[in-house]
Amino acid sequence: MTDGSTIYALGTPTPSRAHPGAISVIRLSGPRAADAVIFLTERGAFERGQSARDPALPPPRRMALRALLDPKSADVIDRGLIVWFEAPNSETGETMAELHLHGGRAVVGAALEAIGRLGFCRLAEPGEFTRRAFENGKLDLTQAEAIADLVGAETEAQRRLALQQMDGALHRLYERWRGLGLRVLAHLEAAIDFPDEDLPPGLDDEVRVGISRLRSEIAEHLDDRRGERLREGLSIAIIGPPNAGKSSLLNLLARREAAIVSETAGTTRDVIEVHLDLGGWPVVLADTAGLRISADAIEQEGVRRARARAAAADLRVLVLDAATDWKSDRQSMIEASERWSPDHDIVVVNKVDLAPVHSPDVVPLSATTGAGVPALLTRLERSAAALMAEGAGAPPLTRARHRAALQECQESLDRALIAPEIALAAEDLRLAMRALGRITGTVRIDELLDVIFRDFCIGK
Ligand SMILES: Nc1nc2c(ncn2[C@@H]2O[C@H](COP(=O)(O)OP(=O)(O)OP(=O)(O)O)[C@@H](O)[C@H]2O)c(=O)[nH]1
Ligand SMILES: [Mg+2]
Repeated sequence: MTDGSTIYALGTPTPSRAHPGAISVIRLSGPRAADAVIFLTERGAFERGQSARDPALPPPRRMALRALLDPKSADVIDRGLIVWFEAPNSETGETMAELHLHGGRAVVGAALEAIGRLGFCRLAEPGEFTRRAFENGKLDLTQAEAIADLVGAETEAQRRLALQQMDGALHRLYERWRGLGLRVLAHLEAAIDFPDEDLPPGLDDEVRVGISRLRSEIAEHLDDRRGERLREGLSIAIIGPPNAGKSSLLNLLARREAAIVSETAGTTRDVIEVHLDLGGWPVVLADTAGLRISADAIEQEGVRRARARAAAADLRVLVLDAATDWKSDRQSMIEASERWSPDHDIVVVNKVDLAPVHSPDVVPLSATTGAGVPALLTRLERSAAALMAEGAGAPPLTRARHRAALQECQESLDRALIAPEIALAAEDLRLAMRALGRITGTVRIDELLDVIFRDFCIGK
């Protein structure tokens, strides 16, 4: 719960000598945010101590150019734009104000100090603005998380996903399920309160169908990996025989020397990851050890890791050496691969500068000359788009927190379906709905809220 105080914080990055900003924005939220604006902009107001709304205050939501004054000395700190919002029509639902100042270290420092000197404002805790918005019903937990995701988004696809969630796509989905569950629960409770002696005990068909439908919708949502792929990056593994040029290809795509390249077969041992933006899709590209039987214990471990990564990846790129018998390598490696998908996975034949390759179902490439790279990128983007489109339409699951709660919900629904008595089924259904409510925050768990707003929200 909010403590009724007026809080303030710099909403833009702290300006430094190396990175001053053209502007910096300080935000205030709380019952005295408008008073703060008057005292900081109208000469003598602080001494007079007026706190009723002053004619000097511009109309709400209209920017006004003002000198920002030190409340005690009335020295001018800066000249900038101020705007205020009347509760409840603001981001936090409280009275809010914004000071748009020049983005210098001294300006921001002096302005923050001046606000502190008013004596009735305190610095906001990390995530406190978003938390107040939540407490005042301006957004639910999934939307609060989406704000953090939007600020952290590095690619177009991540930005779109965060925006969709901020607009309430997940909130509506989870609340719809809770609504369905609560309706079934009401039905069960009626049967408990007014038992019909003529009917056999246990769940009636309507209840059973309702629970099963909810269960299958949630199961489908849990199977959808798009959201996690978008947040964490699509995982692509580069695999293949030793010395084929896997590390060379990784470096070429990453545009830096991330992995060691040498003519010694068995150079790469550990999995080496680089993060890329592939046509708007976030990608984690992993270089792995060359796959071969080795007597070297360290190399054996490298090969084990390579196979594990290849199996766990969303997409595999098999790199072969054009100057070798690559067709037989291709066959044996695909056969040995735990999860090879002919639809998405890609075969690259590298070193075409040494031996030409003409085969329609592979991507000929030279990591040395760069030939074939545009064709590979097109193939990768196409595979990424296809993977991301799976299950498109419904908003995807985005966080481990949501997944855990949905799994808990599923388990309770499963128990409800086999409960020997309707009273027990009702109790399980209640637990299932509580798990759903925790995702959006409809069911409040204060310790959980503390963690979310401290760790996930911006303003840390
Ligand atoms: N001619 C030619 N040589 C290449 C090409 N790509 C890589 N090489 C050379 O092939 C050798 C092996 O390259 P790496 O990138 O280390 O191969 P790798 O597949 O990572 O090898 P391991 O880590 O040992 O499994 C190096 O000497 C590279 O310079 C290419 O397109 N053409
Ligand atoms: Mg290597």
